[in-house]
Amino acid sequence: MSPFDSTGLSGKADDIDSPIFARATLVSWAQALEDARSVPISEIRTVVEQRLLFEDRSVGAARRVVHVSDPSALPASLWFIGDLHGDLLGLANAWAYIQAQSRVAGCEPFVLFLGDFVDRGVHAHETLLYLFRMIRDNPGRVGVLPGNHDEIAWDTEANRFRSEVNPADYVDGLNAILDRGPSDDEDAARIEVGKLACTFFANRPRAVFLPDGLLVAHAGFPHADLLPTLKAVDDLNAGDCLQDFVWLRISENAPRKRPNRATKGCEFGYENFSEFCTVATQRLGVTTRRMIRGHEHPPSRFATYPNYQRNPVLTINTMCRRMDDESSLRVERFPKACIARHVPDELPCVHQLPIGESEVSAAYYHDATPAEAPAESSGSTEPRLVEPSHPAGGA
Ligand SMILES: [Mn+2]
Repeated sequence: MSPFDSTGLSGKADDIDSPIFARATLVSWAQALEDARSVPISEIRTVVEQRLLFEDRSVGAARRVVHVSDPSALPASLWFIGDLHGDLLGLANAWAYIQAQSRVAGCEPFVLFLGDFVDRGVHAHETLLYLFRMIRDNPGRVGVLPGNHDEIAWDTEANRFRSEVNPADYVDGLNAILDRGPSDDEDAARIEVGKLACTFFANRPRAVFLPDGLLVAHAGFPHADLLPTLKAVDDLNAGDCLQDFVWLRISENAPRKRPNRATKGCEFGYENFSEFCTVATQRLGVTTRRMIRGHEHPPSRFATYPNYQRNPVLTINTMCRRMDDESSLRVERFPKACIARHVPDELPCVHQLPIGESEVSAAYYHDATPAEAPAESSGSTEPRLVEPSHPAGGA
């Protein structure tokens, strides 16, 4: 099975070269920054109070798990955006591309984020601003599932931000501002947005189950030791289950891994996933057959797993740059940010975004040595849909 949408929405390969696709990938770095910074803080305060996409289908009193059981509740054009880690350029182009694709299909675009907006990138603040702007401008059409890096909190007593990950450069940056004292409006805005983001992420669900059996979460699902505790759908709201949705890591080759509760990020295997699918479907009445997630960062920014045959899994990231701690041998200088389109009864289809190298350099590589700096390429923003091939390795 190919994870790629090789034909486009209308099913014709020549749509790839249409002007619509060309326009979709032309958000410059300067434009992305300008758009992000155009949102007044007062409007963000309203945004974080809103109920987001699918949240009216939240389960139980805790409302941290969403079960969309009615197929008619599924929008015709539903897209997934993966890990961003401060990649504002990836986000702006993903959204432009999704809007253009949806226009072609004649329907409104809906987006579900797979989490990890912050850390390991310098533009986390602007990425959050852009997210809030999207929610403001598209009420009810944007949903968010926080990642482990988004589990941040404001500690009023200590006057500090806290994170569940280490290192946590977004929170560290905010605390550094607090340590030296906010010196201008920009500092104050960063602190304010940080506090609003804490509330925002804390109130979001950790998993969405769609009616065709697709599980959407940042990382995983309740591991083997929790399966006996699952008697009804509301049991998925338990703290350990929520933690597993956000933190578990995938083992590509192991059938089973033992839950290691000494770490939040213990691994699961393909039989573990199939066993969860069986329990969810048969005991909880929540049809579960496949999963889309983020969390791991495959060099090609997406991965499928041949061993996950019965219940397939797709991992995507929407980062268009190589991160500081990624080896230049493994990850290209200009990896293609990936998004995915929901396709009923299948794994979502991956779309690789051809974001211009000059824009990626302007956003992320301005400190690059001349030898590493790429030549300006006029053809770099030329749209291309993906090549139908399988990734090598990954995650
Ligand atoms: Mn991540």
